Amino acid sequence: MSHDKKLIDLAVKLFSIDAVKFGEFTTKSGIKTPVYFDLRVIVSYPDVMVSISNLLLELAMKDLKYDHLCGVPYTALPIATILSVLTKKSMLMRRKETKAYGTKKSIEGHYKAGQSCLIVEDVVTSGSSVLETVRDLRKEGLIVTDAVIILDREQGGSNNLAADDVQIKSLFSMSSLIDILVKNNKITEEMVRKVKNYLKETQAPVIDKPLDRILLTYEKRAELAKNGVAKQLFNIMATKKTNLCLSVDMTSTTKILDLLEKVGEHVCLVKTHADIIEDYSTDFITRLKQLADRFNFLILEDRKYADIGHTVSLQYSKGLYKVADWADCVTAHSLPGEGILKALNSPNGVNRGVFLLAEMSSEGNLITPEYREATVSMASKYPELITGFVCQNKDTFKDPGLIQLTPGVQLESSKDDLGQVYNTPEKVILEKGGDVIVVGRGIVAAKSPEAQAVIYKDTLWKCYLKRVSGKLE
Ligand code: S5P
Repeated sequence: MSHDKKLIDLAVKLFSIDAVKFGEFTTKSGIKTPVYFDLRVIVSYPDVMVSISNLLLELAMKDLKYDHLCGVPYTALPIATILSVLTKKSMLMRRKETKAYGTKKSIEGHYKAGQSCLIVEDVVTSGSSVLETVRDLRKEGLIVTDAVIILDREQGGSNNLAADDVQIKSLFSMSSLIDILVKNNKITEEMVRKVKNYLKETQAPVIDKPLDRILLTYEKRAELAKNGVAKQLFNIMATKKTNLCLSVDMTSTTKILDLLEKVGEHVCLVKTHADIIEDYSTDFITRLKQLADRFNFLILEDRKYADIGHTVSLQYSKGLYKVADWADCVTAHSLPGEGILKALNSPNGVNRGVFLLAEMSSEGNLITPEYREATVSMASKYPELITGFVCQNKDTFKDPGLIQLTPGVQLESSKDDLGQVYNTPEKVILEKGGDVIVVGRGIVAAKSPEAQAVIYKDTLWKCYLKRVSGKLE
């Protein structure tokens, strides 16, 4: 049988098993489309899997050289498996989520940097799924230049991929597929017209880009936040036009309260270290809460919990400080494992949050990139509890509903005598992705803390506005 005849048979078969549907559909990204592909169903039809694999071999892979094959998860995995068996080339598997423990590898299988890998995918629209896999493989030192595809929707994918040095070869394009189907009386001329119009209108690449948190406004991010405290904090920032968190690292309650009287209106968050206060009392907390209500700021107790869950739950709710009663949110290390998050889970359903430490500002700290990643992946299991991360870099996490709390900030880059490293507002907001900026001694130790707080507030806010305008140069 000729290749053309085999392609026709395959197209008709895909239509008959509902892998290709016509009508009115809405895609994941909310776009209306008259044609819909769901190639996941092919696993129920071994004959279809065999013909797809054979055609890919004969038409798309013939002239390609590669050491490994890798299917884009998940629909293409069975096809990649068959191709690996037929070609006797080894297969690699990409994990969508990196494991938080164990090998932490995103690519499974045996390979060496410098070897080449061919990508196998079912449908390409914008090319973003293929690119995710390509990036992970390239991170491992593998060379990726080609991808074989069952169907190219002709919506910008091949250009997007070519821009990243990946050439695609596909069995069908959207046009060739509808051509076959209309000639075989499976769809009407009217439908062909609709699909062609749709293709014309959606020629601009419809890349399903994840929302870039760095470019989103706090208002928008408030809508995306899953933790109540994060939502509140984003809204306070947007309303008060300040992303300044004041770290009131002082040992006297009178001094703290006096300072907050003066600067409360300029901050969105007040960060305390209750255990450095020498005259701590419940009266202090009552007055602190009154100031928080009056000036509309939240309170973060920077306790940096780091013990086993049982101990942390006692530290959080009992003892001298009874932090759970008054702090909107607390900081915690991920070091002890998930138990710590279970211990901090909202007491009696009150609106509370946790900032997990994913990085530290101090010189020589022992946090590694792996630890940072594992912290973020641990947090992803507790979306309603996690307010955000204490961290120093924008690559630490993507979720726009979470907040990057960045300490180690002063108007000039510098260091203190005990390892603290300071960056400037411009650097932490524009380059490092900070959302809420923690300033302690920069304000507290200034001659006029009030005047200094205004300077910080204005500088930090300007940097935020510049960042969301997208004009970083
Ligand atoms: O990595 C960190 C994490 C935190 S929460 N580095 C930090 O400096 N902090 C805290 O931020 C620290 O405990 C202190 O309260 C504040 C920074 O204060 P500054 O006086 O150095 O601005």
